[in-house]
Amino acid sequence: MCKLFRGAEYFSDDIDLQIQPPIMPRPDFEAIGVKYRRIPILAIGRDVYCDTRLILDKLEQLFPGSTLGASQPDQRAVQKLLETWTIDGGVFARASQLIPTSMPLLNDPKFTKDREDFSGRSWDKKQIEAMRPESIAHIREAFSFLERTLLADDREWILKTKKPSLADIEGEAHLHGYPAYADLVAA
Ligand SMILES: N[C@@H](CCC(=O)N[C@@H](CS)C(=O)NCC(=O)O)C(=O)O
Repeated sequence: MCKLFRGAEYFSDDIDLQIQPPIMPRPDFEAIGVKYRRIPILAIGRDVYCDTRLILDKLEQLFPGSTLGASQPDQRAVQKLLETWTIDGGVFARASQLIPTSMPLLNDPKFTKDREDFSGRSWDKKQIEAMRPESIAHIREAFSFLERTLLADDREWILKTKKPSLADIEGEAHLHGYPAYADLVAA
């Protein structure tokens, strides 16, 4: 699940959240002249923001009363490191490889063709399943990292806040909501 989808609800009821179809075409994008295909995007008037990090920064500027981001430098550093860890450090990529191949979308030839055209690699179910053990090891390690460090003292939220903050969204959004994780926890 995209981390912005988990975060947008905190900002304002005025945000018109439009869920996009899983494959192209995306008529909402066409309607505003956007050729880029990845989601999410944020459109404000004539400005379109095409990356979650930029989108969150913009939302924080627009709705300062609903700020999710940390203000102290050391907390901002933890938040930034978590963002880099999940996106550039591979948690997002490994988490997406754990989506079960029994999922209806992965059995829809239109979807696999769309993804093969987009990514330039095979989306054959056997290949996806072959990658699973290595991805499980990565995601177990990700849970273990959080449980043995930032969450080791049983705090509820990463920065000891009363409510979830951006650090929680950065650090945990990709570790929630994948049905495959039931196997990991049970293992
Ligand atoms: N840099 C982007 C990447 C987002 C991204 O890769 N989103 C995935 C879905 S969670 C995507 O758009 N995949 C291709 C697609 O659905 O067309 C961001 O963080 O906003």
